[in-house]
Amino acid sequence: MSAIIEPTKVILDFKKIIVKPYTRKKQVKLSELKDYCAYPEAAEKILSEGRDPIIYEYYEYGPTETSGNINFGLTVIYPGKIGKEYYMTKGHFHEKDGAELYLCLKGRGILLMQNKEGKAVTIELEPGSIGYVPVGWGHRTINIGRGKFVFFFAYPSDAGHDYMIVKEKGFSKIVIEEGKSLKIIDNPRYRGTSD
Ligand code: PAN
Ligand code: ZN
Repeated sequence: MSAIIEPTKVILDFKKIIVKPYTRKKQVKLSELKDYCAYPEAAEKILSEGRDPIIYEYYEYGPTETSGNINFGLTVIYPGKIGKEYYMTKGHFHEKDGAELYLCLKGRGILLMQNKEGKAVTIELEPGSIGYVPVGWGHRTINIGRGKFVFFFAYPSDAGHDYMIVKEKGFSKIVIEEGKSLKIIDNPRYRGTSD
């Protein structure tokens, strides 16, 4: 049985990059992201200098986890790098079948997707473009620009999030800057596909 959700008007505040009302907000700092990084020693160095920068934040409206409903919100990823790797989200797989769409509103980013066999696909996002994440594909977003990368997301409310698989195995590709150019390379720390 679905929960009863009242029809709701939600405001996306593009200046403050928040959603009103929201049911969840999260800020992810480097200390929380470091185990997902391709260059953890670079993360440790920053932290050892007494810095713990905010990497990304998101606001979400999703009053229920029942099927048939939709969660949505705004994510902002700040510009920067950890070692050679651009600031990014942790990334996750949905626990249940559930696609997702990402609509880029500001900045430049990459949507990295990976299926359970380890096949990776990247899509570049700029304002106005939508990245479609099909059922079964893990996803991470990466800020490859000089300013904030902001996007709207929407996915089924009962999808659930599996972060552990990404923390333990990583994505097969990473997005880095080397010699002033952007490169998408094999992740040297990738530990195989899920089974
Ligand atoms: C997005 C992400 C959000 C933050 O709402 O949750 O951008 O990324 P992580 O969840 O990987 O930290 C989404 O994909 N929801 O399903
Ligand atoms: Zn998702």
